[in-house]
Amino acid sequence: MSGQTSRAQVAIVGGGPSGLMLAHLLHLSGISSIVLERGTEEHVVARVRAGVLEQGTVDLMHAAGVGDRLAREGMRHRGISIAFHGKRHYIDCAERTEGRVITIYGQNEVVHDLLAARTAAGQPPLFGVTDVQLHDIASSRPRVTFHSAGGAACEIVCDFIAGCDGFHGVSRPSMPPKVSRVFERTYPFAWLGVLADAPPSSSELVYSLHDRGFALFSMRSPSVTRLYLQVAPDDDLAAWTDDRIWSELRWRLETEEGWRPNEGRILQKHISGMRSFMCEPMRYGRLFLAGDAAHIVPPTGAKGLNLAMADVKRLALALAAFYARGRQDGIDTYSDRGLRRAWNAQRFSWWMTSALHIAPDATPFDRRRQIADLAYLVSSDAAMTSLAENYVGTPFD
Ligand code: FAS
Ligand code: PHB
Repeated sequence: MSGQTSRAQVAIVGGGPSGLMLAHLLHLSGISSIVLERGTEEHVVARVRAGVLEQGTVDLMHAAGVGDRLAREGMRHRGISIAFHGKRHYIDCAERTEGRVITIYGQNEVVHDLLAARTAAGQPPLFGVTDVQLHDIASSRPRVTFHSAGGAACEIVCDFIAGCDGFHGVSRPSMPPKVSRVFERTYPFAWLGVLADAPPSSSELVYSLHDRGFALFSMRSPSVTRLYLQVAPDDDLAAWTDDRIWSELRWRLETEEGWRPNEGRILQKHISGMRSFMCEPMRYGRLFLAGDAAHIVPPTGAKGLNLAMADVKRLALALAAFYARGRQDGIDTYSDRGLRRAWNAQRFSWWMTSALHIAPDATPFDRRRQIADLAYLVSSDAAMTSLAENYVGTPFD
């Protein structure tokens, strides 16, 4: 695209999971869109993030016709284990939620499958764009200007703009400050995440609270284990040698029965901060925010990607009803329904994070209360059912 104006019904800023899924859902409803992505295709596909898909996300992938590889390679899990004091306690989520399960399938795989579908439809994102700016978002003819990867100044004239550009994008800041309000909390710890060339030694996830901090045992395939350690927000990744990582994981995950993660070559390691963030409203005029552009949850509840998918399903249905039948109600209720789901995910993610991490200023009273919290959880059907329904996720509206 060189120095021209193009027309699309929807301009989508951001080619991550939410932008790609939205473009595909709109395509299936015969609605045209253009996806603008500042990164390269390799960058977007290679990014290792989410790994837990709720039933609603899996159902959406299948409904969108991009679920074949997920069905073949996704790992269905009935439940999770919560570990403390050297013991693992299993919570069967499927048993407590009429059979709803989670599926382990990397976010990069979801992005790969969606990108393949967009390319097959002849509408891949425009990668490597710069200077994306939103204009006239309160009018009936909003515009997006940007420079193409080749440097040409371009413009998209559209009916609607979807801000799927994550926390650091340009869409949310395009809302007039007097309109939007943000709610935020940053946590006094971070996650060191590693991918290891080691067959997972447990068939399902283990969330562990240990005196030395939180640890999470997860996986990506029958040969790749995914693990996380609670570290200080300003910890230096270089100080975390592979040997130190494995010894810390043994400390925090090994159980009295002798279970511990299989070890192997560390393929990738990364430290990511933890925050809770909400922007209200999620819509202003013809601009809709979806996914991390509107809300960030700490990954302890495994909700980020799944919230993004719920947003774009709701938005695609609203726009399809608008174009097909002139219906305005889906558009008008998009933000309130999105905020209701996101605040519940915030509540659950905050609770999982607070229950399973050691705060630097935790008092002996806090530590005892934390243990009492988990001891109550694993001994109460009501508490385990509450966790189960939140963890597998409620059906997308
Ligand atoms: P993304 O941030 O994924 O995508 C936004 C895209 O917009 C990016 O490709 C970016 O390059 C592009 N962009 C930004 N600014 C732009 C601009 N100005 N112009 C053009 N393009 C622009 N979630 C879960 O559900 N389960 C988990 O297990 C889980 N684990 C996680 C682990 C980690 C370590 C992290 C960091 C996150 C995790 N998450 C998890 C949350 C994560 O998956 C996000 O919720 C998810 O990536 C959100 O997707 P998007 O909203 O598409 O935003
Ligand atoms: C992951 O597998 O990457 C993962 C699993 C559970 C979480 C967060 C991340 O809560």
